[in-house]
Amino acid sequence: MPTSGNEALDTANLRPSLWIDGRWTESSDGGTREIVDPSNGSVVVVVDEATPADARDAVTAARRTFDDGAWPATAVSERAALLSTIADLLQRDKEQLAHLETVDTGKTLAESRIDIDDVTSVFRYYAELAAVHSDRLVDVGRPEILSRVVHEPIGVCVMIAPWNYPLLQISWKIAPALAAGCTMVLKPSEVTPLSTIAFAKLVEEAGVPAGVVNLVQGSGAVLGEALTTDPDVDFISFTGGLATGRTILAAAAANVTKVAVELGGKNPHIVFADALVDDDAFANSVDHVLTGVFLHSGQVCSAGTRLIIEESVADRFVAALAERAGHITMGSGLDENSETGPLVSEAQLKKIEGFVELGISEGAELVVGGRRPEDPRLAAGSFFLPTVFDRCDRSMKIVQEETFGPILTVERFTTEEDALRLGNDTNYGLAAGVRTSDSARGERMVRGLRHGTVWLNDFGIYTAAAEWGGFKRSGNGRELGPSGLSEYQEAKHIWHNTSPTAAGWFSTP
Ligand code: TXE
Repeated sequence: MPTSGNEALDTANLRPSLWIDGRWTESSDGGTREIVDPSNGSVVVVVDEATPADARDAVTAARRTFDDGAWPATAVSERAALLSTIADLLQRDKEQLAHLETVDTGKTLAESRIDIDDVTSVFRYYAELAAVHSDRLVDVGRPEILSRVVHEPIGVCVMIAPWNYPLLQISWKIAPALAAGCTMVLKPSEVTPLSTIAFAKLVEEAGVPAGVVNLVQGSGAVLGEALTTDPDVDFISFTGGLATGRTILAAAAANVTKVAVELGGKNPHIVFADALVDDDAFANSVDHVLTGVFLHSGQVCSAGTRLIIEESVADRFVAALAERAGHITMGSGLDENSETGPLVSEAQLKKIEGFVELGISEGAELVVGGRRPEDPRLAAGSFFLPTVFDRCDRSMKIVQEETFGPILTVERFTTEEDALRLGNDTNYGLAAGVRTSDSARGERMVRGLRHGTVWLNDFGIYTAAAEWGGFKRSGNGRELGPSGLSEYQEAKHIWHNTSPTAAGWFSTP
């Protein structure tokens, strides 16, 4: 088998790669898929590719395990202990998992290590939250009635994840689902399944009972129907593109299956001139705008892809930004000198090239980037230079559509009202940033922006303890925080009459 040439990478343990009802199996039709390192186009490993029948088996196993009742009835302390054990195992295998994530996605090792730490935090957070009972007593004004609302696991969950943060995104689903007592079927992106397979081995090692977590991988187009139209599924949690989100919502409607979707964003980063009080503040703001959009080559749902900047400082700011963008070191994520890696795939690269052509045809001014790098060492990988388009306006598709690549558009404003209007002028509503030294203005802006996360004088940061999700077409539902657990629970009202008498509505003969 061809390897990436990297000693730290152990791919031997990744087959068989389907985990159904506690058994590691190959695909029922023998199907496989080559997983490619996007930094050089080499095949890292071949994994098993599930069929729709395998996906159905996985759902059936999850249903049976849930209905059997033992897992949902596990003591909360026991489930919390399992989550903590998984967190410990993630840290034990951090280096291996980070390497898998890097060869699969292209992101730098530094980023992948942070991802694994973040995944660990998610499991630790839900281990603690699992033990906090959110049941509540309801006073109905009658002393003989004991009325309470309890939270029970929603049941069988299907989790469909994207390729930009493979393990992190799916951990936002798995950890609260385990905490709640659900059973589940995981489907990572077919482009990046490696870390999720390795993770499932840790779930097994931690002692999570067979059938609670099931794993299939393969193309969404092939497995999607089996996973989203099965009446045995109670909840679908999806992170990915808008078009796929729509398909899943429509598919789930037949059984009225609950669906939560996170569908990306077109996120404004608004910079007021008053934020740039001195040279340090100027440099820091440039640095945050740069990092906000070009981290992981812009393949981040909350990337700050729209710079909205006050006209009086725009020329100087854009020039400084372009200068820094032109000096970002690109290379394989495994090279510790690389500051950013390639795009996830050749297909994504082609999409980005299309967006650059579109921007130029729409009249945006290309300031830097806009093409593949010339360095011959990067020729076999799907690299694309950090790109800045100035003189953009809200009528342009390049401003309105999620590119999911290293493209920043610049719009200019003169008043606070304009800045707010521009910030909200998008069909998406996932995240936004504001930079200002005027705290009253900052508060007006963060309250006025219709986005699920708003950063004031910071960007891109999050915590497992606070909700994450979108307004408008960025999706529905919330992950992380207490709401991230509620998504995996049903609220049940229990009315207990401790002193029953006749209803007394109809007259007795
Ligand atoms: O995502 P898809 P793609 C955006 C980003 C990107 C675009 C398309 O703009 O350019 O989406 O990327 C599974 N039923 N985001 O095509 O298709 C698929 O197998 C069930 C934003 O790669 O949405 C994968 O596991 N599942 C984003 C997952 O959906 C289906 C992250 C995501 O793939 C399916 C990634 C179907 N019919 C892309 N079709 C974010 N929100 O962060 C596909 N899938």
